Amino acid sequence: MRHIGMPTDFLKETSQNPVLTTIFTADPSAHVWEDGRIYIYASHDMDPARGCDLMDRYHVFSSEDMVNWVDEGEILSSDDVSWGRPEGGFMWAPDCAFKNGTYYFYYPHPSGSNGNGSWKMGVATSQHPRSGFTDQGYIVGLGGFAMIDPCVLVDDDGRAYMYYGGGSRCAGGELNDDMLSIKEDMQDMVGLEDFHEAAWVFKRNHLYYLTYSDNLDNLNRMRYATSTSPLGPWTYRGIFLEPTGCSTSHGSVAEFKGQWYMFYHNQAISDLGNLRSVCIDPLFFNEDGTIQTVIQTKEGIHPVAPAPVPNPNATTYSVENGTLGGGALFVTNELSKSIVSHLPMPGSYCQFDHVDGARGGRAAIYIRYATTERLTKLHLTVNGDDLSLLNALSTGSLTDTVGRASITVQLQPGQDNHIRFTAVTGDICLESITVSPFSD
Ligand code: FUB
Repeated sequence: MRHIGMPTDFLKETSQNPVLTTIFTADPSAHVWEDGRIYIYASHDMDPARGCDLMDRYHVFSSEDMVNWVDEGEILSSDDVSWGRPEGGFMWAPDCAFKNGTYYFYYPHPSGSNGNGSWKMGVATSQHPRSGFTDQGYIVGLGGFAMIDPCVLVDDDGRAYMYYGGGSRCAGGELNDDMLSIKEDMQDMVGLEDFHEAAWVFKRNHLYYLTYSDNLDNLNRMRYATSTSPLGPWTYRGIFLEPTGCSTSHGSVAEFKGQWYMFYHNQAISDLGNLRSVCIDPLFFNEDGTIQTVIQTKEGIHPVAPAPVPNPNATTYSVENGTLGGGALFVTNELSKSIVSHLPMPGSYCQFDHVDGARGGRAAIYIRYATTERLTKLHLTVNGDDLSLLNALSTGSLTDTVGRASITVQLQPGQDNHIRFTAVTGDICLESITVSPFSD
């Protein structure tokens, strides 16, 4: 049996927006796969950002109830891509498709140092939707200047189509059965109004929908068009997502357990357009198949299935098991009388040694904290490896350790793993972590 359940005190009553908060994520592509879970394949905005160029890895997230999302960990980084630009980075909006028992992860990545002029569509494959992806190179014949944001639709008859584009051009074409090559040249998608980027195609009631972001200056909206054929021509239908407050807009539409949803991003946590966060809200259709404007909420989604059960193989480590340094202090939490580690300044840290990695591989780390800052930054290292900064959001006090963050990392087999949290900005108290090894 697969164990992924999060600790009970991490379960949420509504998903809230943004729904993914611990690391910055953008460009969500959502799919429901054969295991009955819904998955989000997202871009990862690395923090601190360097425009959008530092983005050099992808995480995937999954849920069984639409509210509680598990970070399944990193599935690909620019280090894994032999043909990519030597400087790495620029791993932008991805998508994933499933066909003939294999998961195909498509991602745009430049092949040369001149970035925008050398985009190619990479493909990595796995037998699992959440791990084990290995790069298969790129699709010959695709890419070029500004051609980004691949999206793949596998139609009911098994035929697969790729769409992509940027800089006002959207193109589509059929993939061969191998899913690694195109049948004929890509053709321009005709009938779209004000196309910018972020193509996404889905099918409902025999009608194809192509959604995309427009060119509204610095505050893109999302528009859509429909067709009775997968490659158009398309009939423009209108705007269905107003600006989110972020200079880019990018989203996907998917159905889960009988309800349709809009997956998109905003910059509500960071206030910065290059440090974005994934959100989800319900999406409704009119009788005639047109899409109602999505209402962007803070509350998000109510559970559509029972909450995940905790992983019996998880271990909780209180900070008393940790080693402090750089000015960090143990203090007694006035509320719970437990000991917490106070990381008062940049550079102070709490390190957990002898963390059990079970058989080794992926493990989720669930972090309990308190902070009064709107956004506190923690630098995570695992066995000496630098990972992206983590976000800790205000709990309103330094004693009420109701703050929750989680990330999935790779651990070594056995009990000699070292996990260190270093304060970067803000003033934070850590209470404990739960380490939950994945059983697959
Ligand atoms: O995330 C990088 C780029 O920003 C995406 O590829 C675009 O769609 C925009 O969201």
